[in-house]
Amino acid sequence: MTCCVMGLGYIGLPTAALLARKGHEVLGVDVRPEMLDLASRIECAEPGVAGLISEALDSGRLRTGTSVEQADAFLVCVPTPHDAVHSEAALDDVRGACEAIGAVLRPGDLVVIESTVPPGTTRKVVRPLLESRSGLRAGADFFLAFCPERARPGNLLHELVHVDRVVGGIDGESTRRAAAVYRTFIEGDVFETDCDTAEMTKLFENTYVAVNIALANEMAMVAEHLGVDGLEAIRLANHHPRVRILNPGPGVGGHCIPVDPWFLVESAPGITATIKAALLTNEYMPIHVAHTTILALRRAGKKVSRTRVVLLGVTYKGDVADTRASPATAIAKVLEAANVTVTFHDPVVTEYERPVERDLVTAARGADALVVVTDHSGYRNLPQMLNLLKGVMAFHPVLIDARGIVASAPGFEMWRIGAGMVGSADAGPVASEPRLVKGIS
Ligand code: SAJ
Repeated sequence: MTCCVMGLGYIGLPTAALLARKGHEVLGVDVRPEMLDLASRIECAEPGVAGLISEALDSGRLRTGTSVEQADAFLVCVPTPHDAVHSEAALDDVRGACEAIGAVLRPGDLVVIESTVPPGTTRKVVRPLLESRSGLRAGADFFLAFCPERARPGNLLHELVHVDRVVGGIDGESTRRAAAVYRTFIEGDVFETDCDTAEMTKLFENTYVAVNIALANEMAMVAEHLGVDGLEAIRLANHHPRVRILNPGPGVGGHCIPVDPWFLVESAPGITATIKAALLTNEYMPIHVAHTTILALRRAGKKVSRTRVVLLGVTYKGDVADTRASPATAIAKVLEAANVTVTFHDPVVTEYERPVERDLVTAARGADALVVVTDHSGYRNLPQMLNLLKGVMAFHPVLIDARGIVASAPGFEMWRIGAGMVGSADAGPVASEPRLVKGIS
């Protein structure tokens, strides 16, 4: 079967390569020319995805281009960002893909939308666009379905193949045909439903995660306010057989979890107060971390406008080189508004809007504060390095741990998420000499 995958991003590229691995002839289309040179993208792809791309290129069944061509199946994997100004999903890329597909659509072809969209988009936006552009009728002439991705960056290939999927068509035959395509490369279950239900399923999934992260964040702030160790309380609460409280953090980044739930809020504004409040709580967390940093700098007797703060981690989550909606970017804005000098360290990121130091000791040299923003596995050894870092930082150093990685930091003015101010620089040097450990250069 010939397939055309629109959008060669996080999901489109591995999906195109998986289809090629299974013997389909695949054309990957992207409007951004830099996304088309797959050989050059292999080095920064996740380990599993890198091998998949190489294999697909070697097979000769995957090629790329900027223009759509006729195919038996079209998969639309383009971004659907949130347009906060107009309080709606920005569907320009989806519309552009459908316009292009409509021009080459033939009877018997299948179109599947993978991009996360507001409720009703497949039926009310995509269908009429394809029909008007092609002169064909969905269901009667061509087939149309929605199949959302369920894959987490950092484990993309495994999850694309093994995690169950939901496929929903505008009619039964569309559902069946779409499910048949996905079953050629998915080893998990493929659940069949209608397109409206499939769209809602995806939004429910990401809204569930966003709301539960917000709950953990609010619990952390309550514990800080009351002087209780909230992380320990969460840890113990999660021993309850039916409780799973997520991890509080400095904010929710990425292009899905902080975005998709707004599509639900905007589809039913009067009855989604809980979801909206949760999203606003998550958006507040970078401000909360920045404010506590300023408070700790003041407690350490520093003139805030003369301090330098190093943000540890600029990617939106640990061990993933993606900086979209990174909490670090929001934290830096608040600190710089208070005339704090902000610099950045990250052991994973490949590109960022600001200079990023790769060596932690160099980054910390002369700094007044370190803020743990991203939970990179390379930061797990931070506790063992604190004595060394203290020795190169400014007098009366500050440590802000927004990820719950450091239990205590003698010699630092320390704040920890879920606990609040947990230590003062007056506590004297860290007892044991640090073991210089791998993970942080
Ligand atoms: N976060 C917390 N506390 C937690 C969990 C996450 O603060 O307990 C933060 C992370 O640090 C990060 C953000 O939330 O900033 C989101 O991280 P995530 O791992 O929960 O989810 P994402 O953004 O990696 O979501 C991805 C999405 N897929 C792609 O980006 C291709 C999403 O559509 C998927 O539904 C999701 O993985 C998934 O888990 O399937």
